[in-house]
Amino acid sequence: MDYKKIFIEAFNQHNKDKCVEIAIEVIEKNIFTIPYFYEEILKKTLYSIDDCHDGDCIWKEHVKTSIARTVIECLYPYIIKIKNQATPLKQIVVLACPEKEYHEIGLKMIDDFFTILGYKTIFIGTNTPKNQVLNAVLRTKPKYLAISVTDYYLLFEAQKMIQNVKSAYKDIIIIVGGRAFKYNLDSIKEIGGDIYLETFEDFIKLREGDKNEISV
Ligand code: B12
Repeated sequence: MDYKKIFIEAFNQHNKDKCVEIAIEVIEKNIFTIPYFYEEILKKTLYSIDDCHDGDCIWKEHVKTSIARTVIECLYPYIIKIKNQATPLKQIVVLACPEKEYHEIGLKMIDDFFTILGYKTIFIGTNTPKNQVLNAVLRTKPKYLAISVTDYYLLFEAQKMIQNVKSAYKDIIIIVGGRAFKYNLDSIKEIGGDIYLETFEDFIKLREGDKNEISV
């Protein structure tokens, strides 16, 4: 059975129930891993939303986004299962998007990547006032602040967020990712990012370096 094709068809027909059923089936039966399902199917399906040429693109985009969110949330019990089998790490990761950034599905996916690999995550999400991110960092003392930026025009908001955090908490390591950086890698250093990750393989390599650390 071509699960990828069936999922994409269901997604494009706005068939939420079918999308959820397929997602659960492929994970239950170990047909795909969650990272593979996210990166190779769900992400690519979301990118293909651009391929719309009628006057109904916006409402359809919202419906599809909502289906993607439901699918991700429905897979969370499987994330817990994998997490409980992994060796827990000591490191904490806070995840946030800068002010005015409403794209958060990528951040939700990587929240699950970190969790699968044994990190403790604190997901704050979209459009977060920079002082609130700073407060979260000061209270929870994470090793990493993971920032997702999709819209290129919001890189300066990410820069303000990073400056705000780094000026008050020097030990933080800023991981950045998202569409805004993909074709614009020079901006990472300019805005104060320390590490750029893109694929689940990149996260595995990060974990290799973290697994032997004893304290946060
Ligand atoms: C869904 C979507 C929306 C949804 C978002 C809903 C939500 N809750 O997330 C809604 C409808 C809200 C939306 C709004 C808008 N959108 Co929009 N949207 C998209 C769309 C179709 C898909 C984005 C997505 O979810 N991708 C899937 C995720 C999983 O991919 P990803 O983010 O790249 O994440 C992966 C990696 O990058 C990485 N990653 C991501 N974050 C991080 C962070 C770290 C730390 C790490 C390590 C890795 C990492 O891991 C993920 C898994 O591999 C894209 C189309 C496209 N081609 O990208 C347009 C797109 C991003 N949107 C766009 C625009 C213009 C807008 C609006 C301005 C439209 C408008 N006029 O109102 C608003 C902006 C709102 C705002 N201020 O943010 C443009 C952006 C252009 C630009 N300037 O850069 C795009 C590209 C469409 C286009 N072709 O023009 N959008």
